[in-house]
Amino acid sequence: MDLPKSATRQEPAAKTTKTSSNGTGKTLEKIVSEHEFTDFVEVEQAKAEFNARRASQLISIKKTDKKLLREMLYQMVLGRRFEEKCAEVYRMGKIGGFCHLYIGQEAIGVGSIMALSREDMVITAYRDHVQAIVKGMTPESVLAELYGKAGGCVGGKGGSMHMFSKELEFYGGHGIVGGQIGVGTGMAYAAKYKNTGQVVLCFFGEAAVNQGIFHESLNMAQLWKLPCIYICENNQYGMGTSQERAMSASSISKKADAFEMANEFVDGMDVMAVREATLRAIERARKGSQPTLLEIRAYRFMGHSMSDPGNYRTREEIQKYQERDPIVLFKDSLKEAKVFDNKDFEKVEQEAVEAVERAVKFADESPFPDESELFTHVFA
Ligand SMILES: Cc1ncc(C[n+]2csc(CCOP(=O)(O)OP(=O)(O)O)c2C)c(N)n1
Ligand SMILES: [Mg+2]
Repeated sequence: MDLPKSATRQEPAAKTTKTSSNGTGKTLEKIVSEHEFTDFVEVEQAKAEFNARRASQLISIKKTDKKLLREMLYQMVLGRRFEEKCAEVYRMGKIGGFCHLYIGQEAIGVGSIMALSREDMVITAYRDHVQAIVKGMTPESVLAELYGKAGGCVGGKGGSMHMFSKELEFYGGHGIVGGQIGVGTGMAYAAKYKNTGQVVLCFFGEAAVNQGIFHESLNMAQLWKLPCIYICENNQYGMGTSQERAMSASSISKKADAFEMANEFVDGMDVMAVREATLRAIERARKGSQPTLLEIRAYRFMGHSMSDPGNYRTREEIQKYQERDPIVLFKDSLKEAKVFDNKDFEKVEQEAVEAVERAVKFADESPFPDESELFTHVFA
């Protein structure tokens, strides 16, 4: 008897290239004009998509304020350098427990969170360091939290998966896959009930979509018209299992049709596309109290967590996506649009590296929590 593919032991992806799952034979121009981007396997195709993105990215760059563009680039570079440092200090034994990095997905956090107002709310899963920083948390308090130190955002008690700040309207950092979808929906309900005008960005991975909570929450949000923007960060893997092996349907955004909810599929390598889709969803939420599901497709360049040996995908597959590195793509477009040059990029880079160095110094010097803290914030 043939077992379903998902029930068999996973083989690493074949080394040979297979053809595009797109299979539509569309021209580059047509893809650009329709803003339709699918998964690519061939490096040449990846490059073609990269160029297509540049064309549409250029258009939105030209419409955007220069100061904002610089801050977006800075946040992406800061996120990348911060996470690289996390990997380094993790290997030195300075961080205990799990540590999930965001490298490759920066355009999603930056493009969406920077489209919000300060008082809007964010909730996410355990891959949360960069999103916390973009929402306003200092790299110092995030890194000290990773170290389990008293200077961390929750005094060193949460660690990597539990960044949290009520003041910054950043509500975690959750380890139960999909758990935050229900909580985020409740936050949007509270905002509507109290008439605060806030909207909620609720992030989760594509593997969370197979949980019942996703379907229950979307149904409720559409039925009760809640100002919640559901962002599925589709990095194509849930630990070592590809979306292909775990989900019967390939389109996640279309799942919202079952609830008659607005939805969009977005290229998560393009920070401007993420920003624009989020702005449209914010308008829907703020003005019409309507929820939206955004499926934002990216790829994680690192393993699931720092302890992932990564033998379920090939080097070639990773390289293919690195061809479309969201930071490189953004820099190239900024340069082509003559907004910034190499000197500006060096400055941004230097500022980010210095910010990370300050964070390391702070976390190194921060004390461990006092013994008296052992029984505070403990519920039984
Ligand atoms: C309810 C539940 N089931 C299983 C796990 C173990 N687990 C941790 S991360 C993960 C994969 C989640 O993948 P995805 O939602 O795509 O997020 P990503 O890690 O790709 O960001 C699983 C199965 C868990 N934490 N919670
Ligand atoms: Mg995933």
